[in-house]
Amino acid sequence: MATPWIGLTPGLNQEETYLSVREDFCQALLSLGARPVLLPLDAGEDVLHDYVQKLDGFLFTGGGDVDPRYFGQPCRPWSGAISPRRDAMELTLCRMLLSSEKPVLGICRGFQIMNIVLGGDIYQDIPKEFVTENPVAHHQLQPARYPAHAVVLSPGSRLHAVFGAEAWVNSLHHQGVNRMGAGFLPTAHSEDGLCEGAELTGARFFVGVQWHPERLWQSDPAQMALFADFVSACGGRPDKKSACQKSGAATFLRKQLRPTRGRPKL
Ligand SMILES: [Mn+2]
Repeated sequence: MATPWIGLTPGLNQEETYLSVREDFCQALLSLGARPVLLPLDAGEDVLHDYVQKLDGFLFTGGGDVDPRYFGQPCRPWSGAISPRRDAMELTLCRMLLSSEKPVLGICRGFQIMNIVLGGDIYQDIPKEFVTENPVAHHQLQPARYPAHAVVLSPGSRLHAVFGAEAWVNSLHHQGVNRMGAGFLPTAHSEDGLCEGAELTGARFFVGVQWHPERLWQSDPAQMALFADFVSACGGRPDKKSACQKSGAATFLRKQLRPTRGRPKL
């Protein structure tokens, strides 16, 4: 099938009245020939099972913090806002997907959901709990369309096949993956040693990244290549080159998005 239908998990506002998803996801998937579908919350297991049967792939989007009780910890004062209904739906769906062959891509919170379902845990706040001599700022102050730090990809991994040895990524997270879940192989790291991406051993496509490729793909073809790899795994035949051209990316931004380590040339 050349037109995969891909379910997106939604955010929920604090008043619990609106579901939302960033348009960047829909635009990326549409331009790669896929059809994005917004998933509901409050769907019982039988309904979620129907979606798992019907759709060709699932994208777990970014958002707030997951309730730490799901990884066996009390909620620390430095944890952020929690959405109980979203937690319940995403953890149920993700667990269900583990026993299916359907491809799963997790972004930021979505990556953390994957790790929790596999039995891993999360730093509830990086500056508080991930203490290192060599810290990297993971909560960037420049707009999200600019990369903030480098990640190194492990040779032989799926992420390495997409990005090569190194990628520049944005960073909009105060939490991070700590102990890895069973079989979840860490394949991307920032310079401080934090895990920024992982893939499930033996799965068709079960990949999570800590950064936000949906905010970068318009100017960085490597980030579009990640969505293209996912859409291919879902049965699509994306033409990532023309998709990126269609987005009308500015050369100026492209240069910005390809910095080199160390002091940049001006
Ligand atoms: Mn980061």
